[in-house]
Amino acid sequence: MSTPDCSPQLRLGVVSLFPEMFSAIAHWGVTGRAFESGLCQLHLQNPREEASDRHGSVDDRPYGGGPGMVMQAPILATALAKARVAVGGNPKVVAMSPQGVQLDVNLAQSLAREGQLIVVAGRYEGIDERFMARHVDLEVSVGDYVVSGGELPAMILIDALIRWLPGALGHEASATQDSFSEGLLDCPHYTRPEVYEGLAVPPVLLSGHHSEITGWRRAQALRRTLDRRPDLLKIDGLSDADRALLNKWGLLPQ
Ligand code: 9D3
Repeated sequence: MSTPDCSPQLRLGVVSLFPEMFSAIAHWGVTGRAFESGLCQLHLQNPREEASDRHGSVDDRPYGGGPGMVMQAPILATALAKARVAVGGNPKVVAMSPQGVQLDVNLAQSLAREGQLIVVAGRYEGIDERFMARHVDLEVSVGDYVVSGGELPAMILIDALIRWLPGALGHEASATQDSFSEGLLDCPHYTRPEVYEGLAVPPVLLSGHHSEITGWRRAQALRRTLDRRPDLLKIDGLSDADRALLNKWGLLPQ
């Protein structure tokens, strides 16, 4: 790919026992383009390099007993120090954790403005709490379900924030993201054929009336948000204009 024509918007460090997993975002699509163009720089730091015993251990048994193993603070701290050197500046340190604040569009957007950022992805039962206390600014979760480690959550965070780096998206996609960040679900989409298994494309989309199409799409987005995500939008919170749009398209049941 081409060389950067400006300094990176984001210098990103990742501390992970499985750095190879991050190839999932490093080479494809919007995120791959951001890394390959130099808009975002990625430094991968494997704490396995800091293991000192002959087995290469990075974890140990939990004090107090119980199942699983805990990642050791001194090993993570040395890996983090190396990632800090690579990233430079004064990066915010985020640890992926089921106990963290839940990722949302506002958090992704604010982390995209950091300039330098280090993301720590854990494995095993968890990370020694003293590493969190001394080195971690923020713990972030991706939702109330269990996955096997911090790497996939870290990639979700990184993907979501790269989309907010100026220049990461084309103009069209930026506009799409704007409507999303308004807090509405997306409208339905259609492409050829015009009829599929007896289901026709809504006629307004074939009409060529651009303002009608825009209004229909917003009405659909409002209706779907009210139906599927009432937590995002309350019927009483609708503006008169939005209520009129829903009414016009027969989407305001009485
Ligand atoms: C099933 C084990 N759990 C305790 C009974 C604790 C546990 C430890 C390690 C649960 C998950 C993990 C690994 N997950 C993450 O590191 C993680 C995560 C997640 O599992 N869900 C949502 N967000 C995140 S961010 C990091």
